[in-house]
Amino acid sequence: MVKRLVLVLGDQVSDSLSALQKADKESDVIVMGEVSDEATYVQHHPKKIAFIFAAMRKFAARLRDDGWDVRYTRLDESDNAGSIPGELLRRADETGTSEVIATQPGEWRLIQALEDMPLKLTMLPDTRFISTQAEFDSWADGRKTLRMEYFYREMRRKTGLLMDGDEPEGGQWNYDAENRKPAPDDIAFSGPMQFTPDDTVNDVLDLVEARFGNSFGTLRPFSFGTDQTQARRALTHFITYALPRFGDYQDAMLNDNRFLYHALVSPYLNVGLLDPMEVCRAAEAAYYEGHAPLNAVEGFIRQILGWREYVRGIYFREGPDYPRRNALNHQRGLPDFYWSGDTDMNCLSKAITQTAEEAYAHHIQRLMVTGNFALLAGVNPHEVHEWYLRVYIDAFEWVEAPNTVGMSQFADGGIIASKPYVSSGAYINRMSDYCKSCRYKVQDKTGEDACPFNVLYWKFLDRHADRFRDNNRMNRIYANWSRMDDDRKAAILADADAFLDKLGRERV
Ligand code: FAD
Ligand code: DLZ
Ligand code: SF4
Repeated sequence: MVKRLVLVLGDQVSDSLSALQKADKESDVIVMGEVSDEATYVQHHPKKIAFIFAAMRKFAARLRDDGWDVRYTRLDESDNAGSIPGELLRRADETGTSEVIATQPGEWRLIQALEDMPLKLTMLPDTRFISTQAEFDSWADGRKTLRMEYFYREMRRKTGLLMDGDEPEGGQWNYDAENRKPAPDDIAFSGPMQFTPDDTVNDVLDLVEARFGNSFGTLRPFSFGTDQTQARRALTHFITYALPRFGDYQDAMLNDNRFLYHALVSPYLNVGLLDPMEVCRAAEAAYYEGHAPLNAVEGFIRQILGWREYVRGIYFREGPDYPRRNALNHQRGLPDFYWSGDTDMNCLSKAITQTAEEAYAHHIQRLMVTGNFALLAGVNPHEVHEWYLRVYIDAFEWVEAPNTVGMSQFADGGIIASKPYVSSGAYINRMSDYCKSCRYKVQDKTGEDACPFNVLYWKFLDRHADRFRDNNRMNRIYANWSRMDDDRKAAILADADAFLDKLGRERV
């Protein structure tokens, strides 16, 4: 047998990985490396680096126990080549082979780097998803719009998840209308399962502190699971204690509760410690056992079977230039407070501080607080994209870019979103208790104390009226804007301009 190198990346720590499935334990050599190129292509949150290195080390140990020849390079080893292709070349020399089997990476950047190597590369598809790219493309081909909802229905039919014969369970495909309850007073869930760092994790934490301790975000306390057993325990904990109320409060936000009923399974899913179908089946079982209601289970499954699969299809369909798109031609720099949380806008301050401490914020905080503000203020979407890629533990470009560039910033011109996700302060006030402790007044539409979201919202709509005025879903808003008298419009736009002028120059 010809010896081959089998590449396992930091977000590929799964037994079911296609490269491992194709490999031969007797003759092949597994290559894993903690490399500075991957750790610094953006300045990741230290928790993200620690999570990935610890998961890699534990997975490598398991593979070794299972009889594989694993060549693992730690970040601080003196002969570390510093990049994935560099490590493969070094191991190729060492083992006398020039053949590599890899599973397609989740970023165009790394796919390109592997393809450019002077080694014989077999790149296998990443089969750890429920849909294949071919299935996504055949669904997408010839459609005028690529709305997630219709793809999701196909995926329900394909998997049989929550299906009653050919019909959706309960008679409806989507129970989102029941999933928009405002923030409750009490949360009957103590948050995601936390794990005490073991020796492997502690070693990694020391390394990351020494090498990346100055990056944005706090490293300790670190309580994420870092192996498959822990990830499965975290999933069971969520299904048992939080899933029943996940639907109701999916969009809510609270000053004093960072997780509400969210699952925090995205880090585990995205590196391969959990399998998406396993997660969906576990949620489905909770419904059929009468443990969780349909609106919660359908809502949760839709995020994974629908959104997660759909954004991946879009990323690979749209190509490497996707993260650079800027359909609205927004050019403002990202405000400094995205790196400090140092702003009087309580919603932003809370979402950013939480992000720094947890490397996590839930979907509505990402979309309707930090994303909404960046879009309203006209921030360059590539800068927004890099921020999200850096600060969240679950951020890999295949999933982060469509969510940021497409869904949140409308920079793909409407491939993902049928209208921009913008709102005034009223939405944030309805869904959270942030406004109650804010220096700005959400009820004020103009003036010194007016919530900046209120003035920026109209400014955005006015600035982009040519593009959005005729959008069916925005007619009513534009009708409201036209009905406003000219003096009021002028006052709002002047306040918005004054605020934008201050942004970046003084504290807002
Ligand atoms: P839950 O709310 O409990 O949802 C369950 C699971 O559904 C998640 O774990 C996730 O795997 C999946 N899911 C939910 N929404 C989405 C979505 N829109 N796209 C893909 N999967 C989804 N998710 C990432 O995994 N990585 C990212 O880098 C990322 N960047 C985002 C950037 C922006 C601007 C926005 C608006 C959303 C982003 N999301 C991203 C989607 C979503 O916010 C996270 O998946 C979610 O917050 C993860 O937390 P959770 O596990 O508690 O999710
Ligand atoms: C994100 C990340 C980091 C921080 N470090 C490593 C690493 O040292 N070695 C590795 O194999 N992978 C790492 N990763 C994950 C890769 O960046 C990821 O595989 C690509 O971005 C493709 O999704
Ligand atoms: Fe955010 Fe405006 Fe509410 Fe303050 S008043 S928390 S800025 S939405």
